[in-house]
Amino acid sequence: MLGAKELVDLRVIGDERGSLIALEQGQNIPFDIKRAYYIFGTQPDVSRGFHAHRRLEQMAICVSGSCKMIIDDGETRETVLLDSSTKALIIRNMLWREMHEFSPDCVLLVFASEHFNESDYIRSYDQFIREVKNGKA
Ligand code: T46
Repeated sequence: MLGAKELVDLRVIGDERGSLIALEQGQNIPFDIKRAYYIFGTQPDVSRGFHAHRRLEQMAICVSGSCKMIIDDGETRETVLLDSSTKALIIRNMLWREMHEFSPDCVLLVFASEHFNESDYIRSYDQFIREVKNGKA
């Protein structure tokens, strides 16, 4: 389900001083960015997410540490390990996501295609499945 287009290797610009990655709308970020946020300081054994978005598209990069992201399209469930600041996960709309196993140093940076809008969230898995089925009808 998740192909090369969704888990992207970011180009590292490195020299003797270290590394730099540039993120540019329309280049390696495939949507117009309206918002960015980051998740950090996640407490041990905490999981987050457990929702889908009707319209929102996002790109997530674990710039420090690691976490696991479950992506579920209503038929297939896939687990992606985000453990590198050089990998970006594109999360399209209408995908259920869960985040687990945050390392203590995890900083998850997310770019979003829309402003925050609670009505875009589907926070019930049953409702998500209903909307996936309706979309395919
Ligand atoms: C997602 C995953 C990867 C805001 O006020 N503005 C924001 O931009 C965001 C993202 C959240 N909030 C508020 C809404 C809640 O009261 O912050 C609180 C925590 O949000 P939530 O429980 O949705 O956080 P996660 O970690 O479960 O999910 C977040 C994003 O909300 C979501 O879009 O895809 O990270």
